[in-house]
Amino acid sequence: MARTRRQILDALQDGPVTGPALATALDISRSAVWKHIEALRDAGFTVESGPDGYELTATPEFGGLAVAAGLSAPYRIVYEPSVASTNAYARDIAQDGADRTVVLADEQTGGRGRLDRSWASPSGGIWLSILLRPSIPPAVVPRLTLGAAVAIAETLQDLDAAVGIKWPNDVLTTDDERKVAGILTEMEGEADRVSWVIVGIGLNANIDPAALPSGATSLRALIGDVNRAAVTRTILDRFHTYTTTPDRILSEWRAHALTLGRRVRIHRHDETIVGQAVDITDTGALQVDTGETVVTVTAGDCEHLRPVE
Ligand code: BT5
Repeated sequence: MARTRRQILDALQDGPVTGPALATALDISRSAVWKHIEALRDAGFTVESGPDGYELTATPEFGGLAVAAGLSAPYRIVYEPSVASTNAYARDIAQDGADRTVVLADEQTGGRGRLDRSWASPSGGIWLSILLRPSIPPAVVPRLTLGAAVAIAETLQDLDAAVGIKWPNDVLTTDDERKVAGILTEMEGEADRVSWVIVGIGLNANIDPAALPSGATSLRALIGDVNRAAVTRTILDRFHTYTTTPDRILSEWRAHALTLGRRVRIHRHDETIVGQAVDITDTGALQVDTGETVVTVTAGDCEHLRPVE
């Protein structure tokens, strides 16, 4: 059903198409075409009937079909106006065998960050989880997280938002380092092979910063409200491209990193490491030069420090 509607929307992207032409192209009856057009209108699409056929003149700002229409990445989109957590939802459908599926929500009531921290997710944001079953070992999964951070940073930069990436996965404003987006990657698998990976992306889009924790900001505050469907689509398409060209991820990540060359304090478990962030490894670990040795950090919280006077 959703697939046919997506095909109809794709067909309408380049201009008007007649009902009979759609029926032939999709191998369905004319009355089925009409029912799908009505369903699209119900979903918020403006489809006008003119002398040249059906014409798509407006799409809704957000929603599953709004994102799916024109999406190049081979992902199925499941949209829910409100969920507890898109990552939790994606986990549930992973148990049922789903793959290449994006769970998307306007609002989360129980959004989660790393280490079970809470993630504020009011209506107006872009909260999504990409569920994949890549044939890769668990050790290289962090690279997907870096790829997602690069996809977000590049998409926002194209919208003239000045942002960069703090290791491992925060997208921050370059001037005052407020957080615009975060990523939570979860996976299940064995030593040599991943069963599934869920890359959860939280992007503060059309939200008042007052509704967010201190230290956070939103696209509304930085560049004004955005078309969330278009932004989501661009992020997904970019992310998909990076998954197919993983060798590019590290160089692009380095180009957008705010952390490299900075003095950092890393908190991991009950240990603190202070030093100069010098590079990342092939699997996305941060290398910190403490002055005595170079420590490779695979996970932890990173704080940017002022340079030593
Ligand atoms: C993250 O964790 O940055 C990962 C956030 C992932 C959220 C997405 S939304 C879709 C998917 N479904 C989910 O349930 N989660 C994912 P972390 O690095 O641990 O940062 C968490 C910290 O960021 C919190 O302790 C707060 O200080 C802060 N924070 C909470 N909500 C925020 C927001 N909306 N914007 C910026 N910072 C926030």
